[in-house]
Amino acid sequence: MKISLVCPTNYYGASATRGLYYPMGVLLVGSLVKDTFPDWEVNVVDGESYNESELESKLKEAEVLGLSANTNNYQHCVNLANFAKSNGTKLVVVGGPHASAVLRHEKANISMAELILKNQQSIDAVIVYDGEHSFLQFLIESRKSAPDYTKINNLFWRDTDQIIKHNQIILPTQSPRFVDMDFSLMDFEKYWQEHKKEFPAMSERYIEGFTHVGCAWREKLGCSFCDIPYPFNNYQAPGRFWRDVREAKHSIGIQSFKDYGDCLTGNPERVRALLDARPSDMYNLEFSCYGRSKEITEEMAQTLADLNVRYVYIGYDSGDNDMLRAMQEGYTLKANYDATERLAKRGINITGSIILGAAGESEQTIANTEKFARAIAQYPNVTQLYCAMLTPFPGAPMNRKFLQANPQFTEQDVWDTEQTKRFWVAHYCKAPYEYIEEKAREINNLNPSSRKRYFGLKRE
Ligand code: B12
Ligand code: SF4
Repeated sequence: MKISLVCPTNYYGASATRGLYYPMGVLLVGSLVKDTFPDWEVNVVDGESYNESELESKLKEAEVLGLSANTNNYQHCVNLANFAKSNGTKLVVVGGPHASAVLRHEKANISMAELILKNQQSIDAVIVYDGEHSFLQFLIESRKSAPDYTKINNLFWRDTDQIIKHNQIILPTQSPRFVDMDFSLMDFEKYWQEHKKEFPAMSERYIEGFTHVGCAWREKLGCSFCDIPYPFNNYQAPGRFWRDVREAKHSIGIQSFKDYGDCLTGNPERVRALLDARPSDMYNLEFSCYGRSKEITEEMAQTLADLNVRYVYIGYDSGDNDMLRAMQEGYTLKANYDATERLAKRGINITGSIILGAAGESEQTIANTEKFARAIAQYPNVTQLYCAMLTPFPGAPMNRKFLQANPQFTEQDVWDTEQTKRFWVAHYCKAPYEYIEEKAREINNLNPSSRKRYFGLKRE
């Protein structure tokens, strides 16, 4: 069996994270297949490194194609599915955050997975949320003369009468285990070299993983644009976490850990427990993590410093209090400055991000954010500063509002991000689209890093 797994790049604008991070989702999905059937050929392809026609040439002999869909890359997924189906691929399966989204419309909840199967004949099945076990079971069943797909959790498929069915859905509540990755399926060295150029204060020999899943703020309310799938904030048992790190250290010599869990800072007790449980042979392990500015108190900043955190990704999101409120951030501008100073005092670097285009955004609120961006970029520890335009993601809290104004999207699997951003701005912002886009670009250009990241912005 020959299986190709691809996470394509954004449909609009080339990816500026190209070559920095390997795609952990498809790597985990492929690793379980390879672990179970070592004779099967599994190709895990980082689509950020290739354009669509290069990807097509890589897929030529695949019997099964697995695609990792986010809202920004989904059109590439559809094109690749069509290409594969017309070139002999037997099965095309889609997973990932876009495929897992649930549209919360005032009348009913609608699964994006169902819309995908309704609208795309080239896609045979959709697997929502954590996908590795379901994908493996799907492959095993598909080889039988009379496959029975009814027992595979998280699977949406068409039965022999072309009726769309789905099985039990299990929400993701556990951290994916980074030691389950088959390190031979990816050229880590290549990523390590690129990573060192962008994040010099951290050892390049990094591994991606999770100390926890979910976000404490999301449990209470959550930022309006956030599309993370985890219903609870759940930290790994510290002992198990450190044992896994040790295993990765021994097998591929990692010296740093990129924590992909959203906002490590949400539960101070659990962060403290992680630090207290650190074994002496792990004292030098370096971290990067996500943090929420309000949660970075003096005590938290010190815990992060003690944990050897070298970079914290902070969603500053706005320099205007009304916009912070519109995005349901749960803090005011002061929290952004306080967190920056607390981390600066301890020599911890910040990757900051800003979003323009929340409900009510006006030329005045943008002027306030620009002022904030110029001030914050002066801090020596702010090593990256990105600015994006707000994108309505299908599973985010704001999509309820978006769907009220644009009900046609309850039928669509393609959420063209250029279109959805424009529709959102037209309905909910006071400043015009072009103005917001131009200002986002200007703020992005303040980024002290040479690697500008035009998230959700077309490149010039
Ligand atoms: C780390 C991260 C990144 C990293 C690494 C991305 C990567 N490709 O690995 C970087 C910084 C590069 C990044 C970039 C982007 N990201 Co990002 N990212 C995350 C984050 C924090 C964790 C993702 C992760 O690694 N999860 C762990 C792995 C194991 O899970 P997973 O990828 O979801 O895969 C599992 C399942 O989804 C499923 N699955 C996934 N693919 C497939 C394929 C098949 C065939 C099957 C069967 C199953 C399957 O099985 C996997 C294993 O269980 C999430 C937030 C979150 N907490 O989820 C946002 C998140 C996924 N990112 C998001 C976005 C929007 C982006 C960008 C589009 C931003 C931009 N405008 O450029 C780009 C897209 C780049 C790309 N091509 O993937 C959104 C997606 C929302 C949406 N509806 O699309 C999220 C949810 C954050 C948010 N805004 O709410 N991201
Ligand atoms: S954007 Fe970050 S802080 Fe906001 S709800 Fe999502 S994970 Fe939590």
